[in-house]
Parts: sequence; C-alpha cells; structure tokens
Amino acid sequence: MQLYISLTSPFARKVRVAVAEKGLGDRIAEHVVDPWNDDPALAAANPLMQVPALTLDEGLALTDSDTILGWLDRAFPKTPLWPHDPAARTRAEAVAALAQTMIEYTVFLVLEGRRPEPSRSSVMIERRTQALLRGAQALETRFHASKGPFNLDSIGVACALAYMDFRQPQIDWRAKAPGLGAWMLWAAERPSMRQTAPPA
Ligand SMILES: N[C@@H](CCC(=O)N[C@@H](CS)C(=O)NCC(=O)O)C(=O)O
Repeated sequence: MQLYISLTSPFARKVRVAVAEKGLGDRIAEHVVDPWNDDPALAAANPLMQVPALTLDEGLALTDSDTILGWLDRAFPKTPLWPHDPAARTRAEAVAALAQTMIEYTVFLVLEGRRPEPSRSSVMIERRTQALLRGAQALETRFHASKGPFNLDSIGVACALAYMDFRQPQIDWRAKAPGLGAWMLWAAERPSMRQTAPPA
C-alpha cells in the first residue's frame, strides 16, 4: 500500500500515528509529496490533490483521513482504533469529530495568514480562534484523557493540539484546558507521536 503524505499535515499525521499504533509500518510505504505543488503521483491517488491518500494493493485509492482510518481498522482489526462498547465508541467519535474540525479551523488560520494582509478576514480569524479555544475547553471535559490505549479520539486530540502548537502557538489553549496540557506532555512522548512529529 502507498500512503501519500506531507510531513506537516495534521490529517496525514492522524493516519501515520494509527499506522504506527497498529504496527503496520512495514505494510505501508510512505511517499512525501507537496500537495500545493500539483504532484502527479498525488494527483493519480487523489484528484482533489490533498494528503493523506492511501492507494490499496488492489489499486483503489482512499482519500480523507477518517475514511482511511476506518478502512485501516476494518482491514487490520488487531489493536482496534475504537472502543468495543457502543456507548464508549459514540463518545470517542464525538471527540474525534471535534478534533477533526479543530484541525480544519487551524488550517484555515494558517491559510488565511498566508494571504496578503488586506485580503484577510479579521472577523473570521477571530471567530475561528475563539472556536478553537472553546473546542479545547470542551475537550477538557468531554475527552477522557486516559494514559491507556491510543484510540482514535486520543489520536485526533493529540494531532489537533500539536498542530495548533506548531502553526498557531499564540493560541493559548492550555489556559482553557490545563488537564489536556498535562496529558499532551505524555501523549507527545508516545513513539507513534515522536516518529510523526513535523520537522523543526
Ligand atoms: N478532510 C481531509 C482534509 C485533507 C487536507 O486538507 N489536507 C491538506 C494538508 S494539511 C492538503 O492536502 N491541502 C492541499 C489543498 O487543499 O489543496 C482529511 O481529513 O484528510
């Protein structure tokens, strides 16, 4: 299988962390591409030109981090990414969805920051920044930040918070979520997180 990534993409990182947690590193070849540079290999896997994309051995190409994670968990059920209990799974999915949207909002802030100053929307920047702070505050109570199995909720939250620190360090989410701040010290040291940290 071929996994197209960029080394800074938080969406790709979710998949790479899951691959490491499941011990599938030798089954999946990583290809580093620049999605902003119309890479033909990426275009073949994902006509929408986004990472991550996973091309299966039979040729089918999967796009979107959550779709890829769902497939990985069905194809390789050992070390499941979701809790077995349905209610616990629903709670984990709710957290993972919040984390995914927080990544999207952080990416929005990054892209907005790359636009020339007069074209930026200060209203939207403020709206998304406040939403990210409220999101962190909600995760503080809704996410059961255990130091147990690294399920999809943990993967999503860890990748979302690490990406905020990486790209928008001025957002002081720890002030709203001190417990998550403490949990992140533990999460960042997990081998799957260390292996997938963006280059300095
Ligand atoms: N919903 C997608 C989002 C993927 C995404 O936005 N990837 C970014 C990298 S962080 C990208 O490839 N951007 C290039 C573009 O949008 O043209 C997912 O969860 O995988």
